[in-house]
Amino acid sequence: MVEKVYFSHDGGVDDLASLMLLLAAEGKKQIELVGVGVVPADSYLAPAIKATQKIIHRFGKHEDLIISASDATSSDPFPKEWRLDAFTVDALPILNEFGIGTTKISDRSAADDLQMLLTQASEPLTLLFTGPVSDLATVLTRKPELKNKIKRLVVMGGTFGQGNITEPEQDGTAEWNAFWDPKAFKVVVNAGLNLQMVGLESTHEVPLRPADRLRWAKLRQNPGLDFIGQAYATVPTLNRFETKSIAYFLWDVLTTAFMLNDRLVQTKILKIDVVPDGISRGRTFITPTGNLVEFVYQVDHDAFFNYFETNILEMSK
Ligand code: AGV
Ligand code: CA
Repeated sequence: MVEKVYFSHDGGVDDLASLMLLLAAEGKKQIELVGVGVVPADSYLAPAIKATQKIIHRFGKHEDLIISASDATSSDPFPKEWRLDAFTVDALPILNEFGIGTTKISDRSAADDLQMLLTQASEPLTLLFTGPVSDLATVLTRKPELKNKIKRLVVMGGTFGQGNITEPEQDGTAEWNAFWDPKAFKVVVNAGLNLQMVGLESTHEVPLRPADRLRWAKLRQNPGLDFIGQAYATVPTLNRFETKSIAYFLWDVLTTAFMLNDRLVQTKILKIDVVPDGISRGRTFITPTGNLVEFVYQVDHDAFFNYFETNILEMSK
């Protein structure tokens, strides 16, 4: 059966690359996208929305998809340099060649639309979140019973090792998506969902490397991979693991690929909780009193890149 998927992203380069992979899966009739929410976290809102519309128009099939803007906010914004990337991606010629298309932007908030989609769903939906989970926390706080309409939540967020925050008022133990709205992350983890989590651990195995760019460059005759190569040209590669806090990993693409094909990774069951406030806010930790989660701890690097590239190549042959 075709899995119905709601996708919430926050406009980063790998969030938009994840959208490409989802559209490829939709083209193969593996999934059906039922809605896309855009959170102004790791990007400014307007370019993230416009890039989403253009990608759907250029590479997708159905333009009747609902796209909604999130009204979530944080007192811990992402660094401005990262948030600016969406402007560059939105301006790429390959996304503008055919215009913006006819996809509508909802006049309701992403949380309101997610609530509506869950309420109206005749079968439980799969949720994929590659940015902060604020909107899902809002829905579950308003209507806890809607958890029964969620088949599974696949989320990029958290870590049990070293975090990726280098801000003066956090101790460095958190991952950014969890840190941006730690209370929301806790609500979602505590909700008792069928939760599948990609933390930083496995994403460390899939950094963006110069060799990846070179491979994509050689495949640029294909429009999908040309777009991927152009988009990832705007962010830094990993050159030394010591400076990994500024480097780009394929965090969200890995999460999306795992949702579509769990044979690419190794998982284990953990019991976890989240620190909601204070200096360690956003930190995820293992505790016997925690909530069950299927945690991705390892990925087959070559199989992952091959899966990603093959699917993109096939969608726009
Ligand atoms: O913490 C990982 C999350 C992912 O959802 N994002 C990037 C991915 O979209 C935040 C982030 C961490 N380090 C970054 C990030 C960096 N160096 N540049 C941009 N975003
Ligand atoms: Ca993201």
